[in-house]
Amino acid sequence: MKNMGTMLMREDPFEEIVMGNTALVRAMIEAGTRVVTSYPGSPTPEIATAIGSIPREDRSFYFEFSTNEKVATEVAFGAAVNGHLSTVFFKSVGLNVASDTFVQLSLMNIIGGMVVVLGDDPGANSSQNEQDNRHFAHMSYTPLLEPSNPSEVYTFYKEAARLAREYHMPVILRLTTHVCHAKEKVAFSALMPTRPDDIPRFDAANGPYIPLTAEALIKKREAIRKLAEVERVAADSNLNQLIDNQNRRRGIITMGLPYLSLMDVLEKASEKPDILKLGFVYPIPGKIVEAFVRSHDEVKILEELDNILEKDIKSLAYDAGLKTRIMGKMDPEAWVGEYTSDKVQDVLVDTWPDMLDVRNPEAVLPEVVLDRPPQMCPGCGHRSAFHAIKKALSSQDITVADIGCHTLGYLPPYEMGQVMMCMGASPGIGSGLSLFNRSRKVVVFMGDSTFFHAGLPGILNSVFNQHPITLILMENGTTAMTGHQDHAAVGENFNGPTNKVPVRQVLEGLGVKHIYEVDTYQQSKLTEHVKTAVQNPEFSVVIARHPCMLKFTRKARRKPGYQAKQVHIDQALCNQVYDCVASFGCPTFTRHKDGTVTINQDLCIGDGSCLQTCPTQAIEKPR
Ligand SMILES: Cc1ncc(C[n+]2csc(CCOP(=O)(O)OP(=O)(O)O)c2C)c(N)n1
Repeated sequence: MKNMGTMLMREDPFEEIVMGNTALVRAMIEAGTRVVTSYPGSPTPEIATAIGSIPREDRSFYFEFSTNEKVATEVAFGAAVNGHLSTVFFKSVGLNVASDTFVQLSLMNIIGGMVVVLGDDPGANSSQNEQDNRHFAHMSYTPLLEPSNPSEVYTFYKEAARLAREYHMPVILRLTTHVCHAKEKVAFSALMPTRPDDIPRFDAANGPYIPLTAEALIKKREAIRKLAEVERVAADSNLNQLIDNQNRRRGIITMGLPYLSLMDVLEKASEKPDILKLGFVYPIPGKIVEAFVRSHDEVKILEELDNILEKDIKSLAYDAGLKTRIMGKMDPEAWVGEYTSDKVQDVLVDTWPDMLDVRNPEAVLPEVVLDRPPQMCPGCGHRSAFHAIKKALSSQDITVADIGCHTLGYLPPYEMGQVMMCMGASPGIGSGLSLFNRSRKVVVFMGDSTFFHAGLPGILNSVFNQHPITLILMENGTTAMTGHQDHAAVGENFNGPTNKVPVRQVLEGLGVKHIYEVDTYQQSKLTEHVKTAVQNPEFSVVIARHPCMLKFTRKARRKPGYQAKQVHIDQALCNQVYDCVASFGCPTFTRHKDGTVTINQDLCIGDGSCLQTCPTQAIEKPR
């Protein structure tokens, strides 16, 4: 890590193999970015890892994980109207949370410039949907640039920052999962010394910054005018690339990851179409696109997810009276999933069946990878919690999941969580489920980071409107699923120690009267608390607490003298009831063909949370 930090701050030009997320941080430094904010979410957390590898005193910008994406956007905006180039980054669905603020950005005179880095997730690798955030660019009059590899992440960010500064506007840099995580050798420039100052440049006269009624319309016109200027910049930009294969019959307009996959697939093609690869995705460089379409008989638009370029290009061609045949999404599958090479091959075969010889086995790239269903780690407090909570609930009760590691409770053997939507939604959904429902108790789950992120309004609503649901707050002291980022109850932030804001105090402040607290390893006590809570006719909360054991054991392993411990099974006592495997479900237990159960030494962390699950006490304490 330290080496990464040293590399990122090098002053001479250098080349290094890095991830897209790491290349981005170097670009931020070179561009003179002063304030960076985020809320964690895949595929972007490694951006923060790279930032964290630079010792704080050497970092040329301020960074924070804010409590959610909306707040992160507001902090970055505030810094930018104070004259500092700023950047906010988060995952695809983070933009839904940030959107109330985000859509206003282009209406503001952002004197310092602001880059919004989006980590979209085609394929829903680690998201609850695969939304295409290019729509937001259209809706908010915000330019959008999209790189396709780490080198482009580096150059495109610098261009986005330049535009943002020059036009005092927000610029979106849209990354996708593969672009964030791909590694390649990137050639970095020298680091020019900058002279950052601490002068607050906010001046209301640069505004107005209060977009009310008539002012909002004036500002909208201004945003549209700036967009037209950016389109002129786009027309001359070398972020768009023309690959001239001297083929006037067939052309492809593409962008981002699909471009890389296309280059792979075309290696095997009998005919190479001309290619226009767009770096400016919104606004599209109209002049270039029109000329390309005009000069080909057929043009294929190759884009992942939605048909956004297709619509823009077809309307442009219609207005220009072009006769070219333009082909976009041709079947429903073309809207779904990542445009990896095999997918792009399928799409091209549908378009021009004669161009690719799919009978050639080398041209087909499928690789069989066995499914690895997600599961909770050995020792996870959530497992103990679900095991205990299940005993307290009836099969008629309705359970609502939220987002985080605890979502995995919906899987067998626990099957806790029958509905889930997005972060912080569980109390609201649960409240709705409790209406016209006197017979089936509603129990909702939520993690502690989510509690601070978007949970509070739903909880407050349950108190305010007296919804008789039970919330089980799964407090593990971290934002576990995205890599252990701190939250407000931890007592640490990205930059060091800070005041703890205990969950219980916040709940009390929100007016929750019935709060029960228990460590999840105390399974019988937790079962009793949940039984009591669900009988309560008012809104109640059970704080089911246990530190994230992955975080805990990682820390412990770093300590000198650490010795791994494991539980053991006394085969003489084991009656082969299989509660450890079937209802507790820790992956450490292995059931063999002969019926015996043993411990997987590589997995067991010796936490002993399983001891109480064995009716014959065959599981022995860790040693
Ligand atoms: C709006 C939004 N932002 C970020 C994420 C990414 N994300 C998925 S799970 C999660 C962590 C939730 O942490 P916590 O609630 O503490 O649950 P834990 O994983 O610790 O059980 C985050 C941030 C998301 N899904 N949606």
